[in-house]
Amino acid sequence: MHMRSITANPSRIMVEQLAASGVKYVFNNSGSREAHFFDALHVHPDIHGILSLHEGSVTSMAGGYAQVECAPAVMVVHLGAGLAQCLGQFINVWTGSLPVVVITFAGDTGSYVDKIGLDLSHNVGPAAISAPFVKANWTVIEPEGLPHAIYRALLVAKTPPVGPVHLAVYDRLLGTQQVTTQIIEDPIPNLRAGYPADNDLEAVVRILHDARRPVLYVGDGVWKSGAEAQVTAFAEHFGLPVVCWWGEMRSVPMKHRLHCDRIEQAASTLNPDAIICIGVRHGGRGQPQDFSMFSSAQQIVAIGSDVGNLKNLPGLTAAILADERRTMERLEALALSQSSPKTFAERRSWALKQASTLRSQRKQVAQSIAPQTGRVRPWVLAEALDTALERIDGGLFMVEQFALPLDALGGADNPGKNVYIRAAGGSEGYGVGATLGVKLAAPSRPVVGLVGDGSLFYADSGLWSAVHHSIPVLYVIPNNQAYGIVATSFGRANGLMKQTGEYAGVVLDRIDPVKLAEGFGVEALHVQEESQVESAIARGLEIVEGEQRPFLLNVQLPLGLPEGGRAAKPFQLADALAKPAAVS
Ligand SMILES: Cc1ncc(C[n+]2csc(CCOP(=O)(O)OP(=O)(O)O)c2C)c(N)n1
Ligand SMILES: [Mg+2]
Repeated sequence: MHMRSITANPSRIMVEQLAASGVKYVFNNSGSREAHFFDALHVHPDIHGILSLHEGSVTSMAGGYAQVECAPAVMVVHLGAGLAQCLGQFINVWTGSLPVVVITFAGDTGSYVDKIGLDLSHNVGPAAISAPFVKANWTVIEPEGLPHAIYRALLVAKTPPVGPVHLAVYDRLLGTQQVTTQIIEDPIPNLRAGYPADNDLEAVVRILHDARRPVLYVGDGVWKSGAEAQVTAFAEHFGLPVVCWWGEMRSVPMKHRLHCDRIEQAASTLNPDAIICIGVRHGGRGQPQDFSMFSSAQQIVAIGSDVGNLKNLPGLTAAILADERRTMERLEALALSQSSPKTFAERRSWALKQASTLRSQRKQVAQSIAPQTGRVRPWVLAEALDTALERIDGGLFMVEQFALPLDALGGADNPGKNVYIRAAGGSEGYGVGATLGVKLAAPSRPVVGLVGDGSLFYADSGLWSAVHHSIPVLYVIPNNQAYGIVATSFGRANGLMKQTGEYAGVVLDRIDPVKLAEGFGVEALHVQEESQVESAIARGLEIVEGEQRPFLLNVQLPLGLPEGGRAAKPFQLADALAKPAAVS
């Protein structure tokens, strides 16, 4: 162990330890009680505070940062109140099992008065409310222990099963008392699960030889272990259609010609007799159908770094508890020595045909929308953006929207270099901040935030952070003036809204994202015609990449209501006031 002695106040000790552990940014929202902490952060040359104007955005920035290469992200929010504010976005970090460490400070509600402003009730411990959203949480009392506590928090967060950690530090450690302790200078080790056993791998290869319609089900364990290239090569070698869970768009690039998109939609067409799951954390809706996609398979194999990759898969033939990338490296070596890709030529053409048919069906649905003046059809925008970013050698997309049919892209021989990263979970308000986190983690690559209008309005103050910290990203708002995905469900419910065609609570009219952006200091442009799309994207990229500043495109899509739908008139107080008898 390499240690360095330090005598300083506890705030400085924390900042020194974070910096010594390689942490570059502390995503934060500030508060008075943390004055000494922010003082220490401000003067340290190797670590920077990134300010968000709401704790939800602090969290989404940290989450986006962690989603790029699974590097730990650290955030500080203000007391119990800040912690409570960030939990709405923490559900995304939790769902995505991301290595985010949240640090809060807590007042002592036990010893003297039990009511301290902005702290949690004395009925619960300082780490109680984060418990459902984190992998581990604990409280720190001794200032000398701070280096160990921080080192451990980072280690626990990034070690499989990767996941968030909450560190609550008693606020008496925010004072000026000088403390002598040791900073841990060693880097946090990159621990991974081990190698698989040879006979387990041979069993997998045998299954793949014998099966007629095997399918590869990929999950986030693939990108987290850095196995994307190996898994893709494996699918190509054995001729396997690739399926995923909602949100997983990158472990095998979504545009790859073997990609069949979501398992629950593809399973009935593929009718798999064997399913090889790798790095999958299967989920569902809490219904018997959660497992129905596995019903045709006689052989189900799960490969993954921890029990989370095994436990939601019914009737496993084999389970391999091992690092995904290490497993793939071994499987690749075994496969190459035992079979040539020619062995699977017939199956490969079956797989390609299935993937291509499913993609054509999605494309057909996407392109069935009639053109409208003053509106850009979603698929036109999706294709233009994808092409523009491929043209500059690929970019990273942070996606929080449902209007653009990204699943209809691709299918060509070359899947391209764009990487699509879906919001870590479904808790709205992630995209604006996460886009900034992505850019901070991948500063040399172009980054696009594809953020729905609804999503934008949850977290629009994040636009200010882009300007304040000069983070050059291109925001593209596919603006259907609606909570489109919710409106679709309202229509499918076949209730009164569907019958009358009047949709309430889902139309977001008369909001101008360009004005909002400009209000926060981000230059922005309206795009209303399909003929303008290409040049607008080029202009946006020129500003973002050429001038290194953020830019926003508000792209006007057709209204996001089910066909023939219109906005219902909402309750308006002024109307009621005009009829005095109606209000008392
Ligand atoms: C915290 C939270 N509140 C509410 C919802 C329900 N919800 C799902 S999507 C959505 C709105 C999405 O709107 P937008 O970003 O414009 O997407 P699109 O129109 O492309 O569907 C809402 C409110 C949610 N997922 N999370
Ligand atoms: Mg919308």
